[in-house]
Amino acid sequence: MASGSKGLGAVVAAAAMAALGHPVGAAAQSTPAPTSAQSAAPAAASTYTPAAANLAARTWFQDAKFGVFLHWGLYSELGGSGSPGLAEWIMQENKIPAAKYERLAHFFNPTRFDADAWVRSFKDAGARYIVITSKHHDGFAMFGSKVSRYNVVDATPFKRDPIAELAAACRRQGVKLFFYYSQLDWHHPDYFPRGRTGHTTGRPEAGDWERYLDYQDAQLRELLTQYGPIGGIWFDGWWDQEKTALRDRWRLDRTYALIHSLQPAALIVNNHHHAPFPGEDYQTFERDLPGENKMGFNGDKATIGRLPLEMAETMNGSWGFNLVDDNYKSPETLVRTMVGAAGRNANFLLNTGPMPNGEIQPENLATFHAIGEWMKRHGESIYGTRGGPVAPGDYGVTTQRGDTIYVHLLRAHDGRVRLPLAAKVRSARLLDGGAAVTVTARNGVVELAGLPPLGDAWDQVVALQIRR
Ligand code: H79
Repeated sequence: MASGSKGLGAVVAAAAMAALGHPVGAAAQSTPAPTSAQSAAPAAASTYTPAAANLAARTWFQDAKFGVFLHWGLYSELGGSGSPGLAEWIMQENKIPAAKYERLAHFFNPTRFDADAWVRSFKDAGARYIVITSKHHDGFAMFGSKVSRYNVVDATPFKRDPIAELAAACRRQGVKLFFYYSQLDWHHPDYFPRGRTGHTTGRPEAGDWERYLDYQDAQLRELLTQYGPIGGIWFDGWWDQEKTALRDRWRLDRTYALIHSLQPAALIVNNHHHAPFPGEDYQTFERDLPGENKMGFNGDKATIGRLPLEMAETMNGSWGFNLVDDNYKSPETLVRTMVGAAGRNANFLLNTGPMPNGEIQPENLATFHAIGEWMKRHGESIYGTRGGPVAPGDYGVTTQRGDTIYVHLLRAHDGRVRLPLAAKVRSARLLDGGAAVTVTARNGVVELAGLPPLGDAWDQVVALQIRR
């Protein structure tokens, strides 16, 4: 079993929780019956009223526009084991028993880790927030946790708490830090009954679901109390139980209330692939722009709720460090996707998988640098904007801040672009160089003329000053 001989994991966790006064056994009896499975939203507090600080944080979040996602864990050591694919899924993909996977903790020693250097690189790229895996599906806590020894401080020779170091560096450099937390757990014995995954890790066919949830809440409490004010919690893995009787038994209401009570300004997001559930503060889309569904699990436009939006994207085909996947998206592609996200009123969360030595992959650093150079010249058309008045189309997208509409031309044109836009336009100029653009506005159509060719530009931005 997962914690067979050494008891690194949940046996200790259960004992620790009992010591902490968690109602380990009693909780199971008070489990409510599963509620309606008809609606996507599980039983959760429908009365959630976000605090003023939370609403302010949502505005901050929408203004920030660009974040960096970090997938770092024991899986990073294996680098995808020689196959392209989701390196952070290697435990599941290669059917590695939990008791074997635990040994990776003994080899985790990222001596080159430098939190300040990371944050500097991401900040130079233009990112304003960071989301890091505090625990991925493999169940290993990348932070110092008291409720399980299966964590980076207690189970590795590294002994340091990288989350604490990152939180301090973020605070010093003015970047907000969010924690990814996987609800799905392939290691904890009490993650039972199992859902779609985690059947090949050698755990006993028994476990106490409510105790697992207590453990999860205890870890979340740690994340919200040990690292100062944080940006929020980015949940994943809910979908593992989507087709089981446990679907509605995540106690999201209680977990979300815990988070909001500990830090009212912390934003909750859950990558469950549905329209937001009550208690959530923004909505994220994995590797699709809002409204797209290339991945097959992101639904349709109907799933876009009214909360702030975000798209999470990979640099290659993996979230965790993959040694052999060189299928990197170019800075141009990534910037154009970020622009596409901004035009859809969404943030862009760009992932990199730090290497097991603690360094960021050099290829990804180069990409971040190139994005940063672009952001220095065009950030005005991204930061602080919202999706603009002209819907995304063949021409590109629009963003808006105050009296300025930014037309992002993403396709080659013949020097003339017509947009369905009923606005009084006072002036139009190219963001690059500031040259005036001929503009006429009549009958609900704005026509830009005399535009230079798109050429090699990743995005030709025209700033329209409007009269409101
Ligand atoms: O953390 C990164 C990935 O490891 C994680 N989410 C990002 C942010 C991730 N987990 N799964 N996936 C990405 C791929 C999606 C799989 C899904 Fe399914 C398709 C979930 C539900 C349908 C495959 C089939 C997994 C469960 C059933």
